[in-house]
Amino acid sequence: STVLAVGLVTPAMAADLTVGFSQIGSESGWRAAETSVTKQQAEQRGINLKFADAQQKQENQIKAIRSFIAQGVDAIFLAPVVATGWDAVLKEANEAEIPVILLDRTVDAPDDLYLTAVTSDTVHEGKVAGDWLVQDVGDKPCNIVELQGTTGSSPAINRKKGFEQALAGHDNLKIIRSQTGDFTRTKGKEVMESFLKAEDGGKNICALYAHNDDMAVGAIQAIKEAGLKPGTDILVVSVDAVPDIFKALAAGEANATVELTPNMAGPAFDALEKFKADGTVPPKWIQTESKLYTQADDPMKVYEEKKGLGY
Ligand code: GYE
Repeated sequence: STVLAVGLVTPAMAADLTVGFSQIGSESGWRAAETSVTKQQAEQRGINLKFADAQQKQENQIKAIRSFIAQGVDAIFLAPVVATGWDAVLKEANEAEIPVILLDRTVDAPDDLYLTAVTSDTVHEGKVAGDWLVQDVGDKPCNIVELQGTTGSSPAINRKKGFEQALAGHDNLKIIRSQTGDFTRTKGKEVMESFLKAEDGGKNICALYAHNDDMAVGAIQAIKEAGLKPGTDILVVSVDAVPDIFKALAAGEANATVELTPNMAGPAFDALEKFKADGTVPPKWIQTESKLYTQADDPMKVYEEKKGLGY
């Protein structure tokens, strides 16, 4: 690594690092990949990782962080399930001089309460998805249904915002229904079923925007069961770029996805190792890329490439 190349840390020093990771749960394929990449990264670097799965509950995350503080870990990685309610526990970590690095979601707290955040620009992701749809639909009228992510989570708030920004000024596109599917396949399917029922068996729906691929995959199943063709009768655009959505793109059942890397831990460990070695303070935001994929991007090839990257 570049850190080793400049001789600031030795493997022995890295081995001394213990990091507590408060993970949200395993609601999506992307989340499971992020967990496995984090474990791989820690192992490769000789970092001792303490992993806590919060089963989607903020109270479990707060407990895990308090327990990490009590154990005197060297740093805490936090993927915050919702954006609010973190100030108190982050202050406790701060007072214990344990740096906190946010992974994949942001918090509504003063930014001196954490060292850095490794995330994508989730507003931009929504904008990219919306821009694709606006362009694909052209001048036709288009009723959109939206499956939101976990209520109160930064990606759900921001992906909605960015998508609406893309739609602004294009009055032929309208969001007619919007509800949370909690980032899961099961809820994505359930909520899509209710949208289809409410909208003339789906005949009144032109497109689905899902805040993640897992909900889109569940919804695709619901659309098929309703006797309609996902990708044709109802356009499908979502976020994450998990392997299964590439299968759906290849089959013509999904139309576009915005890629989110599951490797949040790599940049987070890089920043932490530098900080521990010589006090280098990272930027407050380490931004990962957001790339659009459509049916034209050789989806089965990407599917093959994705496997092994934590998936
Ligand atoms: O897109 C979704 C997951 O927090 C950005 O959480 C992340 C999101 C990701 O469950 O699949």
